[in-house]
Amino acid sequence: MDEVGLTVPPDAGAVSAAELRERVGQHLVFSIGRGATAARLADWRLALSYAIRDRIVVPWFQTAERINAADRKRVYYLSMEFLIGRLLDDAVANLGLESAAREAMAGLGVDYDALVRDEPDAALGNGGLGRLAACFLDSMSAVGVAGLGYGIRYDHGLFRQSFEAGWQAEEAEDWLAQPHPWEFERPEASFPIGFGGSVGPGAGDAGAWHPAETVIAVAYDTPVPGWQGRWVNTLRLWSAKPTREFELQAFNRGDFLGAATPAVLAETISRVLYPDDSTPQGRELRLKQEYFFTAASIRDILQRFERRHGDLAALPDKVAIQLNDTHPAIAGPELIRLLVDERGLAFDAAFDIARGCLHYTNHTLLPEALERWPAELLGRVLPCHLEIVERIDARHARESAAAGRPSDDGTAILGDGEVRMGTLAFVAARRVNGVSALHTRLMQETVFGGLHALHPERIVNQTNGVTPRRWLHGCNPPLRALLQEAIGDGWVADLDRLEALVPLADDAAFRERFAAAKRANKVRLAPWLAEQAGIELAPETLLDVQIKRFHEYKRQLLNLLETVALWNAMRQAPEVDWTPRVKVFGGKAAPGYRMAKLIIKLINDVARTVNDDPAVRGRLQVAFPPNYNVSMAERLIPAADLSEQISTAGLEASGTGNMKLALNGALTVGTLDGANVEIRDRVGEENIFIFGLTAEEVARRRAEGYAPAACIAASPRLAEAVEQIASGRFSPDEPERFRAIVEDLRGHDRFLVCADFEAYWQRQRAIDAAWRDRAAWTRSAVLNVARCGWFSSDRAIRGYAKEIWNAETEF
Ligand code: 26V
Repeated sequence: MDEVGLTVPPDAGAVSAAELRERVGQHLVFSIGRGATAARLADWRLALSYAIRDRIVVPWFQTAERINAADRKRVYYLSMEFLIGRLLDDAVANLGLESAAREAMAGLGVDYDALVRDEPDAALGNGGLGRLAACFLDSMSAVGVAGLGYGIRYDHGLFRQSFEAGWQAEEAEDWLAQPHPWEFERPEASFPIGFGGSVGPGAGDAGAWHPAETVIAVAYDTPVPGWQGRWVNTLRLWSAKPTREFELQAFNRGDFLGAATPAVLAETISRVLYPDDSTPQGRELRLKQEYFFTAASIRDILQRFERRHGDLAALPDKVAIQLNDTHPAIAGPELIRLLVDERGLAFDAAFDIARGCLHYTNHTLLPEALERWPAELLGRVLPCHLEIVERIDARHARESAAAGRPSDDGTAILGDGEVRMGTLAFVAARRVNGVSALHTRLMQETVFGGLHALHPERIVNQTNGVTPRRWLHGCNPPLRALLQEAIGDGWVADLDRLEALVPLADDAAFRERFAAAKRANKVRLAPWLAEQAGIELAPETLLDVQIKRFHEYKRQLLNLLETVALWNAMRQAPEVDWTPRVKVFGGKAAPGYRMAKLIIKLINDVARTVNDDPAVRGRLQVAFPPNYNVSMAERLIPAADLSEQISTAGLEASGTGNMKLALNGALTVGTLDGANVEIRDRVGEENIFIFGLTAEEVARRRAEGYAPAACIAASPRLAEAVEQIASGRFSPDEPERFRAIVEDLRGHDRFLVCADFEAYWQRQRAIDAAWRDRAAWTRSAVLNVARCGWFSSDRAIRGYAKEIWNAETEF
């Protein structure tokens, strides 16, 4: 810094509005190349982003120096997905520059909030798993873990959703169409990554693999500032580049297309995020993506280690690697390969080192969601790795036999011609964790039962969490201001301090102000909801939200059936003083998931029918704003009164939206699934609306031979709703449209929608009644906020650091 003669900006935070304004002006001219009169909103946004980024760079260097000086153990978080969202407002808040930034931009005649909304939402993830990775990055910086996130710099993130006549349509997302101001390209940090080819005799010996194809992984670094800018970690995303830009000989022959072919093929690897979390099998490009980013990350990790340390046996003391689901599970074989083939270690020594570093988080138990690769495909794309997998499997079989386990206990890595990635990740990991108490217990009892018996210390729980910076401080200014007055701002870095609100739940004046903050959020939401979904949201209306990916197990269909039944009830008894509700749905379906897309169409058809019906005007409305993403979540969550967390018990590993909504004062209607169980334990039975079968009851019902038709026959309300859908009440132009849904409900109902319907209906009517006692409702909402501090991702990261990574936290 000083030695290169730069005047470095002073410490983060210590900048006046005038100075910031000056810097923005300079960036506009010298970095963007535009004058103030010609500048568009995006130009101003980029200029401010560069000026803010300048404040992060020095603390970033300082963090690196501290980590190096103390020779701290490093934590590497490998994730195919980082669902980041916008960064400007988050960075500004972390640096404590909100008022400076507002004032600086106001002085330049630019609306700060408009700038913030102009930023594209970086959607390099599908849903909960990717968003968790983003929250964990934030928390690793907040608590001062020497952490580094590794992923893929997709050219195109998750598709944009629109509705065409109520059907989901997908368009390519293009977040890099404008310059991305937060990253630094690092052309020097690049590694060749091989695919295919052959393995020489004696696989596992020096230089055995001869890849047929090579691409270059190039790093792009984004600084991740923690709260108050005290600590800045890095997110390193890899982009695929060709080894040669084009084939000169082909070009000289006049074959211009052929000349560009290698470049096109290579760049395909980081072209697009797979939107399909419904069928993980059989796609070669996906496997290549997984290996591409994992191999680049592992080399980078080894290189950083070897610059400072000689003895590879010390790797587990200095390096912890967390595998976010099985997508980077090839890290085990890759690390072993590098240690054996390129460093000359014996297989068993290499295996022990790898297992000392690796940890695996499981995020789902659904059998169809567990990754399995055909051995044939793995052998074709990564021939050397397949041989290493076989050796790992053989070693596992020996350990298993030595422990007296039967050889056919279903714990083999290879079987039925497939490589079971969950098993591979488990066997090659020191610790394996689930993401909620219930999910972890079910891992031990079901899917990983055999492996758990062999390694009873390996599976641990780390319940998920969410960052309070984005999901309370950032998204909920009215509540943030109230908290500031009531209990100060210590909660931002120590969310347990929200407990100081508990006594205020009984303070009528405080409750009034709390309710006013919620109302302010709804007032702020109303024009947007009107524009996006044609809905009028009166602030006294109960705002009921279900926002998450569309999956049958999440049971948006249960919510919709209840909506239809409620519509019927309102029409049949107009004299009743119904509690007014707006139901909001938000979420995307995987493009190839036909049932989920049909459910989206049904919601839109029901919405049109209900919203157009004068008989329920002002009482029931259904809104489905398209393209749910992080930014939309930031709008909806602070305004929500009711949080729908209604998955079939045993199937939602944790959920994190449930935490965000409770933390923002929405009451939950939910099953005893995932982290709902722990939310109930904390907020208290009387402050949450639990209904439905438990995970054990679900298992029993299925074992007994569940027949949905009996449940439908026993519930006239449900029968009527199903019959209306079947007879085309919502699709008069095509009465058969929803036949697949109806047949499934009547015949299979794999996710027990019908079994839980009556309990859900009854709970919803209890909610209608509870809403009418606003003092009691608000008291419960305050208690939800007060008691959800534990769901901070800071707590989760401290748990990982202590119980899994054996890594220090600075703060
Ligand atoms: C994939 C599939 C494929 C088959 C159909 C059902 C299904 C359901 C989920 C998935 C995705 C698995 C990975 C994932 O995103 N899991 C989510 O991870 C979150 C963070 O831990 C957690 O809160 C969610 O409960 C969990 O679904």
